[in-house]
Amino acid sequence: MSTETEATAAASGAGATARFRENKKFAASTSTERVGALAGRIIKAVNDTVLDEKVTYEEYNALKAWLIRVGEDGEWPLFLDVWVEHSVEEVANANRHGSKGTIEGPYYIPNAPSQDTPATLPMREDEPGTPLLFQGQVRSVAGEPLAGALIELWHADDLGFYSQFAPGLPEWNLRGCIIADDQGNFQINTMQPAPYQIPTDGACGALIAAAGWHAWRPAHLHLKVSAPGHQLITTQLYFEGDEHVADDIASAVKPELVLAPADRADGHGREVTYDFVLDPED
Ligand code: MBD
Ligand code: FE
Repeated sequence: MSTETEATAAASGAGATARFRENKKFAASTSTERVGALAGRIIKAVNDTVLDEKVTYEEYNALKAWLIRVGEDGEWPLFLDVWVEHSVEEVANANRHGSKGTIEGPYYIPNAPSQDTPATLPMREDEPGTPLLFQGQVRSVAGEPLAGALIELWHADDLGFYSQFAPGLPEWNLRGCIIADDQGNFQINTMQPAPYQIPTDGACGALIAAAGWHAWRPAHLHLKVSAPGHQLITTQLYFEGDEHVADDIASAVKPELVLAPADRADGHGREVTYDFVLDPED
């Protein structure tokens, strides 16, 4: 039986590509004018780079070969979410007054098993790592507790792998939908995730190596938090002291999103409190 340590870029890329095709609604409503304006600017930016940098045929052909490989490896979701999504998120959430959002990334799966608080995320009997109690309250920007709040949480395991995108992990490992109590309070037991390394054996890894960059994201929890009458927020939370908080390859860290967990009094892992503030629906 294969294990998560045998994960390949092509397998996780194929999974992320298939997931994207299944779950996303494409905006068929983009006007001709808008498509022309955006595509024109992007093409011009590429041509300006060619002219400014005096790009050679050798470099142009290397680019062509690499772009073909991104598709073959199924790494378009990974490439776009690592290098482009952060500015899309910045635009999308510029007018929010509540909690900060950040990028979704390529590994969200809707409809994870649902539980009432207090909850424990689905995990293996011998799930490796440090236990983490993640708790808090969901409120409105006016400070009211939000009954019926839903916290969707997904994250990597102690080796940095996501269930359904690496072999050998149970289907819903470290993924869940938690229903807060009537005061918007939630308590979720999970395991501290490890830093995440972009697969080194695919097209994105090849770019990172060729450019002399590093492939790391800081350890993170992914969340989607929602409540009736309020805007859903997609965000991530990071951990103080993680060296990659300061140089996330995906440019998705914000100072407000860095947690400082404390050791638990009973010596059983760590705990941290983080409250979510949701903007009203417009
Ligand atoms: C991840 O886990 C992630 O969150 C992002 C944004 C990109 C690649 C892997
Ligand atoms: Fe992630």
